[in-house]
Amino acid sequence: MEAPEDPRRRRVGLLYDERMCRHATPDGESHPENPERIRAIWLKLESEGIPQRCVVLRAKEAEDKYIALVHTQSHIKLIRNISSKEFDSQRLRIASKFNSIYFNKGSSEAAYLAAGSVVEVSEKVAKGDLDSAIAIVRPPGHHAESDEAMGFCLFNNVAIAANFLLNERPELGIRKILIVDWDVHHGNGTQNMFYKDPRVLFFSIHRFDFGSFYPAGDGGSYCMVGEGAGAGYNINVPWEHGQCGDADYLAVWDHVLLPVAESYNPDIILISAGFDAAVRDPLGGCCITPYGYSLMLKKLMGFAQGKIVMTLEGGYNLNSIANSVLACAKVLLEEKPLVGSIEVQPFESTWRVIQEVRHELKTFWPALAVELPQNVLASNGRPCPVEDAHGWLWFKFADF
Ligand code: Q9C
Ligand code: ZN
Repeated sequence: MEAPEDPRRRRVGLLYDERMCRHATPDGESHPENPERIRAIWLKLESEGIPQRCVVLRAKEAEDKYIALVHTQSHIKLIRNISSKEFDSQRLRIASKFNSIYFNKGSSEAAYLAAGSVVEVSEKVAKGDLDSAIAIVRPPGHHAESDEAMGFCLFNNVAIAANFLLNERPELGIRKILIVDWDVHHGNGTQNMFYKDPRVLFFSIHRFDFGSFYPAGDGGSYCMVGEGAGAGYNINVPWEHGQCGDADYLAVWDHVLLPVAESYNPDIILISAGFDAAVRDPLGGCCITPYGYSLMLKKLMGFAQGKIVMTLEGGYNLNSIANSVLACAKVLLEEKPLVGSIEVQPFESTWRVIQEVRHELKTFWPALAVELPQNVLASNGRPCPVEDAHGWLWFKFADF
């Protein structure tokens, strides 16, 4: 006879589907956003026995009517048709009209599966069939705009799922959604889709480098707080430079994200979980460790009754993303306590950014209005890295 299921055991959904590996560069050119990314994550989880402890799900294609909640008909038509035979001779030219996009014969199916997967697991978590879930999908989504593919993203997977819960499944009682975008790049597409919508609190923490880091411009600035009824429901935490790590992210968690999440009281949390702020990522230049990600996630589990859906966005070092997702899966499974430690203090610039963000948002979120205690401020910060004209990193000591 089978042992009875432990009622405290967490039901964690884990979605992976090999068909999402068929989206690849057309002539086998190397590219950071390649099929090995999700394969490496899956292999790592398998080698650690994670799938056996989860509810494993295969991907399903999203329906056009759900994609249409956030994308235009012309964009949907393009992504639907781009892999068909008639487009064989035009694919390269069409891709070149977009910013950082490639297409091949597998792109349409992968894009529909990625979006459909996030919809599927989000619905199951919202219903309570699952406690939480991880969707290991590609192509990623958070740069995709309503009418445009961009930054390796075709459909905005997380935005589609959020809109699906709010508009297509009102009976599930999901009225407020917190989207936490910890990909190292600003989630421009998601921000724009919910900019006037108070039902979605969009929080993005990203390298900004004063507007020079991808996707570049002013969109990722802390001044972008939302508009109309959505004013106060868009929060950007823009790093001034690279090298940010566990201490910096956790300081933002403690002094911005968690107080806001507490007041907002979301019904579910969707994480745009890029792992390109991980240590050794070739694009991000930041240094979050697997332990750092696990703490960031753990601290979010205190909200929305632990209803959390993690969706892969970026992340380009195969070992880093595999180890980071593994650490997060262990947190969701709640099987044993986390072990690790954070060795350094946040940068001086981190405290500056935290204060700027708190100042900008304090009229909307009273919890941010109180002055930070003097002992956590500049005295506590470590010098910031500055790059000279030759790309050398120096450390800037303030006011000597
Ligand atoms: N100078 C994601 O992480 N870089 N996308 C282009 C052009 C594009 C990243 C650099 C980075 C896109 C999902
Ligand atoms: Zn990214």
